[in-house]
Amino acid sequence: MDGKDVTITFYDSGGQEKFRAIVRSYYRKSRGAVLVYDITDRKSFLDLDYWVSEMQAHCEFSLSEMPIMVLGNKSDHGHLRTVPTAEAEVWCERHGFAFLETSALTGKNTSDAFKLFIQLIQKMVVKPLEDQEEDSSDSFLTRETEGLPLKSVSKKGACGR
Ligand SMILES: Nc1nc2c(ncn2[C@@H]2O[C@H](COP(=O)(O)OP(=O)(O)OP(=O)(O)O)[C@@H](O)[C@H]2O)c(=O)[nH]1
Ligand SMILES: [Mg+2]
Repeated sequence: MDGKDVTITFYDSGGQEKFRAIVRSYYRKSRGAVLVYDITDRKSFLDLDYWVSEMQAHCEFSLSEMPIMVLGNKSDHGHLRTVPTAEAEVWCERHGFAFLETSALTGKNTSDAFKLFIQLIQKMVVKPLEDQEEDSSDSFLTRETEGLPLKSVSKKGACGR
């Protein structure tokens, strides 16, 4: 990004209850999130409220500082749709989240989704960290070899919005 290498690590969290504790441990240091629902499964869309509340409860960073992208997947199954595009758009706009409909089956919008997410990471995470680093003689931006590439050790611990 802007001539610098940035590694983004994605953790795929299973929706199942038995993974809940592990998933919560992922949230803590996450700098962004991709929430995926199924456009043919209304419950998976309504469950987004639950996933947002989980992130608010367990993320170290405020969700308003994090790039969050919602993907309505299975767009190839339009004939079985139970979540209108406009409804999801309104919900995402209300929360300040990016939104796209995708199909993992056909590949529609999948690379655009990654591109969009990377742009949001650049704007909302990498750039602010670089600006902070420039402003501070006592640099607190460190590079990690395992896991996340950029680590802010700022004192902020606020969760939620
Ligand atoms: N038609 C269609 N089927 C899809 C698409 N994406 C995934 N599937 C199918 O949907 C089912 C569930 O996909 P998964 O990737 O296991 O879903 P998941 O959300 O990761 O599920 P958990 O990890 O259990 O929470 C599988 O049978 C996939 O083949 C898509 O874009 N279109
Ligand atoms: Mg899965």
